[in-house]
Amino acid sequence: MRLFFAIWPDDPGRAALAELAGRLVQVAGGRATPAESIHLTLEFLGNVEPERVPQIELIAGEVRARRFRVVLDRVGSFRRARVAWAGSDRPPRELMGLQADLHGRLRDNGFELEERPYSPHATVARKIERPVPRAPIDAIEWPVARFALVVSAAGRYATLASWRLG
Ligand code: 2AM
Repeated sequence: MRLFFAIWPDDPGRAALAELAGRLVQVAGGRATPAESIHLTLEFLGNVEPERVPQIELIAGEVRARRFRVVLDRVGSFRRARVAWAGSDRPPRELMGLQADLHGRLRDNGFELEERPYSPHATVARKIERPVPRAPIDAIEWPVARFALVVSAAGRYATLASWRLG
């Protein structure tokens, strides 16, 4: 099963991101991410044997991180992946700490992970036809009290489990 760890927006954050997605596809073409799918990836696990899910859940349960606010205040796009995103130049240290802790624990347990530096972003459009110039936006923010293990199947996401932040 295809798994990743993510942070879900709250309802106002989701609505603001969906609205932004609609505006960006006007500029860049492509397809807006459906509102219910918009998230911030923490760690992409890729294809994992279902038998390993309990181990992944144990590892996630050991992560210790503080609550924080996500603030997404810029847009841009990844040219090769042809996605448009909302992101942040200065992500909160708690978010970076959460990702680093989770990443380290998963890696120590033999999971193969993305080793490029973590660049927090919410993908709001895919298959874009033109790049989105990097630009500041009115900040979209929400308080984060949980992170989630998510399964991706048939183009839809479902939360398998989630953990509270301190
Ligand atoms: P994206 O939004 O930038 O495409 C589910 O597919 C989530 O995992 C998405 O947030 C996606 O990021 C991310 N993802 C997919 N493939 C990935 C990869 N090879 N490395 C890192 N993240 C990936």
